[in-house]
Amino acid sequence: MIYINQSGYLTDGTKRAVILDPADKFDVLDSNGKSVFSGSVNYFGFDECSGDEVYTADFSEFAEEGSFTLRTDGGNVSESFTIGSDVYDKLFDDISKAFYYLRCGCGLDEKHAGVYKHGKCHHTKAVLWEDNSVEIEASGGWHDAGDYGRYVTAGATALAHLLYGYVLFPKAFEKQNLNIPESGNGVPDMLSECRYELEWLLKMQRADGGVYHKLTTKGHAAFVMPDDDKGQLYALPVSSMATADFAAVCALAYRVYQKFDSTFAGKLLEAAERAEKWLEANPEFLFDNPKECTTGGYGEWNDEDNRFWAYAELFATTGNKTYHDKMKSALKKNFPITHLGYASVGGLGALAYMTCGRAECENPLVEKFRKAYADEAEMLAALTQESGYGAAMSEKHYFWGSNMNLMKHGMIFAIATACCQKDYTAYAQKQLDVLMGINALGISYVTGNGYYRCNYPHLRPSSADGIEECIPGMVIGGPNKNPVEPTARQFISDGTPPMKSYVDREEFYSLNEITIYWNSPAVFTTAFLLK
Ligand code: 9MR
Ligand code: ZN
Repeated sequence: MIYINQSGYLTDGTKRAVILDPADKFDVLDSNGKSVFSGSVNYFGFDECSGDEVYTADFSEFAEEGSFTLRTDGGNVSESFTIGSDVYDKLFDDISKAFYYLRCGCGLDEKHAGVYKHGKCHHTKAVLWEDNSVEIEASGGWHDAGDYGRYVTAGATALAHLLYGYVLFPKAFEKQNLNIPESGNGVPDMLSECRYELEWLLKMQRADGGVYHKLTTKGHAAFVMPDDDKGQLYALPVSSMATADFAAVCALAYRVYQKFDSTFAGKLLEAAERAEKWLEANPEFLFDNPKECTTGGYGEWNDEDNRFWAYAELFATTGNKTYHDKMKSALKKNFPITHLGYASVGGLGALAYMTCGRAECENPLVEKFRKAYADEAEMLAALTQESGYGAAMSEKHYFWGSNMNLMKHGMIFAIATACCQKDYTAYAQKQLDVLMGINALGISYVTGNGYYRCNYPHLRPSSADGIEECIPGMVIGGPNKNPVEPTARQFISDGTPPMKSYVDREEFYSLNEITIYWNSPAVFTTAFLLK
């Protein structure tokens, strides 16, 4: 068996394959079966996370474009793969367009959604959980995941990944045409898509600046199309994490949208500063997810990192000394400063500070953040080398949504390359390789991409639409060594290595769901590789 990146390899990029049977030599064959490159197979040995004995082939030096296969002298032949500068264009567009398919409060029309069209969903008013007599209009945004809930901290995290992807690697986004309703309006499509979520976020804010934690029905809907989910919508109580993440992402979005639409940008900054006032007036950690509401909790244990992120973005946007002081004082709390969400967001604050380029930034602090990212990248690079599959993952990373970890590690390599003067491109590439098929199951974890791909995610519309091929571009949660569904043990026996603890079946949300903040780090990492 030979595992390859099923989306292909960039012409000048790192190119590798994993082989499971003994071999000494390999050839790259062109479409006529002629050998165009040969190399030695490396014996890696036992790979912990998969339990596999692994051999690898590195053909990075081979930089011809076209369609090829890889053959070993051990008798294995790979599926065919493409080498070219545009091999990730479809993947990048699909994982970016996934957000359009998750739009809520509108219908998806045939022109943009094709067979995945549906009627207008979740457009009725919500009532406050605490006082059902108060109605609010908060339609819009993206469905979070396989469920139809909309959660502020999750949305803010996904937005931050996408917006920072644009800030750091704008070229990748500038040429995109996602065929969404806003395409051709002069704004990069990914930013139009993000604006759809931001407009919803703005509706989640109360007049006093506080932000409702989530907007969902009382429990998850049945597996019906979004427009058939007619349950009463509730706005759940304001939380300090939601308010802080809201302030942060609105302040960040101000910097991004100012040049496209200064009125919209102004609204975002006003909202961010109003949220900050609420944070000031409410210094305590505040979160209440009533247990009668059984949709996603998105609980956290503290909000110090969230507040830090908010002040860092507000400072980056305004240069205001008060925000700088508050940011520094929040930083005293000692949370991780390279974590990129959804729950732990200190790394996003550090990113704001490192990349804003303000004269008011203090050098030792910039250096502290750079060093933290550089150290993290070194640690992950070491993990990558210890993995036969090239995954910057150890056993502890294989929990619910492990592909988020994989892609966030891709983000760390990208950020360290952009900010810390060392090139980790090859490491980031390897994380994408793992996602796209160089993994212990040889499967592509992105729907609609790859010859052997996930197709039955825990995703309501994909189940209810009766269409065999899943909506494309959805990044699957992936292997989880502790699936929460007892019946998963019928498919994954006890003792299965973490990288193999996965099954492509709709009922297993802790293995096979999708969510916006699993797609967003994949968009970021791919944008970096395409830069
Ligand atoms: O992604 C979340 C994962 O880290 C948690 O372990 C899990 C249980 O709390 O919840 C996941 O988030 C889900 C959310 O609660 C509801 N929408 C779908 C999300 C992805 O499964
Ligand atoms: Zn909806």
